Amino acid sequence: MFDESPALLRHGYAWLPDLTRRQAPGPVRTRLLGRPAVALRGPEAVRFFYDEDHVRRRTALPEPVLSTLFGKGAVHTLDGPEHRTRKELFVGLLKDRAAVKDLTEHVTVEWERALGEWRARFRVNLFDEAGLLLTRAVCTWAGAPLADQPERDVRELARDLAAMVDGFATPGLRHWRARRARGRQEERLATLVDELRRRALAEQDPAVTSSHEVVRAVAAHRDADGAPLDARTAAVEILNVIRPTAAIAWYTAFGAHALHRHPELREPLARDRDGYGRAFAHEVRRFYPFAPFVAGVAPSRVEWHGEPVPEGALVLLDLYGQNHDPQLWESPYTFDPERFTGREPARDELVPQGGGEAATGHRCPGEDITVAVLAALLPRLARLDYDVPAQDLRIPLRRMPTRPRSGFVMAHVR
Ligand code: MYR
Repeated sequence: MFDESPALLRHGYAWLPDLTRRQAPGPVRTRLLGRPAVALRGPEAVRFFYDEDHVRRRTALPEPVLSTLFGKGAVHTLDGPEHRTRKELFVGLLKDRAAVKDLTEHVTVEWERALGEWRARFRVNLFDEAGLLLTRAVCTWAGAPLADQPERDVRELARDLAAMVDGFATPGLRHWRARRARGRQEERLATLVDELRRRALAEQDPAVTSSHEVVRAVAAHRDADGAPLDARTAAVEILNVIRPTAAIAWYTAFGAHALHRHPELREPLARDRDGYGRAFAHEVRRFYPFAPFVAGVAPSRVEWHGEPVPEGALVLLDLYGQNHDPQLWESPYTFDPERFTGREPARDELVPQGGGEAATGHRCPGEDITVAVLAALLPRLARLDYDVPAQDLRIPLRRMPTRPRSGFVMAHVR
């Protein structure tokens, strides 16, 4: 069997669905990154995938993904007690209801502020603007010292965060930009962590052990072995809090795209009665391509429905495929927020940000924040009046991660 890594780079989101269509029903067998690979989808597969007896993370992520998107030594690469203890740090920061509400409020304040500027400008690019306002909001929410950054640094940070996401799955210029962006921000944040720890030692600063401010909490965190994170790993984890928040820019641009394609949805979204904004947010996350799949490695020979998965094989959970699986979704390629009105999706049904438990497993701990932020921003977008000038709104499935090519340009915002 040929290694399919080049095909994945060439075909992007279409790679796994194409392979699935070509093979007999059941797990998809292939080779990826020099290993045998098995791809699964569906709620039962989610439960299999998030069981550490079946799938581990330590050696699963390739260097190009770590050096751009997640960072070396990141929580994404840990298993067992090491993972659980590190994950508590994120859950403490991101899953608390008050924290979700607080961050969402910061985002809406930044949206209103940005709106004042957009009205004075002829055209704005929503993808870029959302990235900037989300970065500002997450820095303010994260507290000092991130909030004290000069404007120039916030703009550079916003660009770097977007670059880290944009370049993880491509061998070209975007990838090298992503590596440089990560190197620059890890260095800057590691210096911040070092300074904070020196000051805390000199001043016996109790804040470093008690505050929920992100930099302080990460600086004070102790891993399962009782040791604090080295400064570089602390920088990696600070980025793992703020980068995914800024990445909501992708879904914001997709939300604008959905509204443009379905003008009949503008009015119900603007009214936002009975949780319609939240239903719309779920449908944006289901319908549009963002994370293609997640991957782990089988620690021993395991079986999925009687089918052997060899030790060392890559196990892929096909997130994009599951979110468009006709066995789970009626007319999966129709954008329809009604499928989520009056109900929340089941835990392992809708999986744009992974499945299983966020608190103990590898599901994204920022998912509640993503949904809350989108449910706040997209109705605001629907209430705006703007023109959509001629632009390239295609969303190429070959590009990973993808987005409307133009980023979604709005003119005469009023
Ligand atoms: C973030 O900034 O963390 C949000 C963006 C997440 C995209 C998730 C992509 C998962 C890629 C896994 C690749 C596995 C390759 C074997």
